Amino acid sequence: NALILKNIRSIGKKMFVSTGNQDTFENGKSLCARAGSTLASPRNDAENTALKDLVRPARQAHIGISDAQTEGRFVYLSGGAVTYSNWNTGEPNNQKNEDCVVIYESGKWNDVDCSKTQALIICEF
Ligand code: GN1
Ligand code: CA
Ligand code: CA
Repeated sequence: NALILKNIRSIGKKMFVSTGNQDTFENGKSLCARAGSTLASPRNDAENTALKDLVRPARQAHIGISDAQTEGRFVYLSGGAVTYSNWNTGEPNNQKNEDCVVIYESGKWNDVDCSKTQALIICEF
């Protein structure tokens, strides 16, 4: 019903499911893993658009990419170099060492501090 479906967007074979809760990147990562999934990782414009529709009512949502291993080289949590991106102007800027990434309601991305940033947890299936 609508109460549940408002937290879900299907795009192609992929489904994004919002937990409705904000938490750190690490907690989001383990929450999605426990559900047998991974943090939302949009791979093209259509997926990015579907994902951004779930960001409200939060300011931002985590996405499943990071450059923690090698600065400046963003990879998917599942491995492999990022092939699609939608960075906000001037991002990624690694300001004070930012290795995680959030998506805003605009659909644009920003690199942020992994441990300090609270953002909506959205998993993909
Ligand atoms: C934010 O704190 P401030 O405004 O300098 C953002 C950075 C962005 C920057 C863009 C915690 O930094 O990731 O690169 O704006 N930090 C946070 O101007 O959201
Ligand atoms: Ca970085
Ligand atoms: Ca940044």
